[in-house]
Amino acid sequence: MNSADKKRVLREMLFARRFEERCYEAYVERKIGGFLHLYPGQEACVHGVMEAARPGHDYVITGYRDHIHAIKCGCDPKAVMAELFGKETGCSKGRGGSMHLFDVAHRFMGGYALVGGPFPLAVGMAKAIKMKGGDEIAICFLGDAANNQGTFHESLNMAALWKLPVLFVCENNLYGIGTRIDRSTAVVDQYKRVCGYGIPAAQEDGQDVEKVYAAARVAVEHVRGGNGPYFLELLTYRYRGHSMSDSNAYRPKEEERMWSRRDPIIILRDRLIEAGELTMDEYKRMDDEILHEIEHEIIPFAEQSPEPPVEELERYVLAENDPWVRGGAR
Ligand SMILES: Cc1ncc(C[n+]2csc(CCOP(=O)(O)OP(=O)(O)O)c2C)c(N)n1
Ligand SMILES: [Mg+2]
Repeated sequence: MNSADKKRVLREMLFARRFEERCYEAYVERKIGGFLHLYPGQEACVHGVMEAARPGHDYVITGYRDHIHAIKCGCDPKAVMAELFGKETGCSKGRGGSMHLFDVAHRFMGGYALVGGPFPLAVGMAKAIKMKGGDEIAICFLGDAANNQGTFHESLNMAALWKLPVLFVCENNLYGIGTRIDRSTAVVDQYKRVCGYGIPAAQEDGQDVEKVYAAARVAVEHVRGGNGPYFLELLTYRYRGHSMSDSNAYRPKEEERMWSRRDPIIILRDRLIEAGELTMDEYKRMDDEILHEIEHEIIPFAEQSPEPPVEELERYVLAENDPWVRGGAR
């Protein structure tokens, strides 16, 4: 990444942080309902990986902690916020909500609520890419606890057997809801678990976006080069509870402090300032612009957008049952 790229990525990560913090507030204000899983702390993961990939060209899939993945693929943040507000202008027309963002135009193939559900879907996408002969890759971002699902093992086996163009990214934030990884998982280093499938794997610091980018370049090159799947584990931490209904009382305070000193935004910011490529004033201006955009463009768009009409509530739920798709009357 050159200097301009690093500054852009810093801005994007700061935007991601502020966007998620504003979602938290909107939830407390009861503007957002249902489940809400936020991403602060993990920003370097999706940004580092997608800088090495081709957002909008490669197919991306993830779990329920999905707002920033959708935005990094190119989905309009206004359409993401509107989706969280349950509005017709949302990227899933207000029918999905936080866990079910989708943007086919930007090849963001969805957030999914079922832990481990996206693994086989990513393998299916990679199979389709291979059959069609495209140069895209499928990228599957999931958490550490998802690797204890049967789908993980079935999907890795098939992906390796058929040499499919799929990159598995494990965002290892050390917890699955309130359970620390060493209480649920026999082998704590996730990258070691894939050797049984003959898939190359690496582990990297998920708080340093430049390190993530460097590791992801190797991974993406491998997969795009027709060499089959790759598994990249990123060590990271979420700064909030698992979801809005989690009081976050189970993590040692010293552990939280340790990870907050490794904030991905601050690491990149301070590195740029030290190199003379950024000033604190510029950073503060960047932050002000972001806060202004969220408050004066994104939130009003979500707030002022219409609700889906009640008579069309089931529209888009199942294509085969959809009279709007069939063209018939209901
Ligand atoms: C099949 C299934 N089982 C259980 C759950 C409940 N559940 C929701 S999130 C979660 C933990 C997942 O943790 P991890 O994969 O590490 O992702 P993180 O939330 O840490 O990003 C569990 C068990 C679920 N959603 N789906
Ligand atoms: Mg986790």
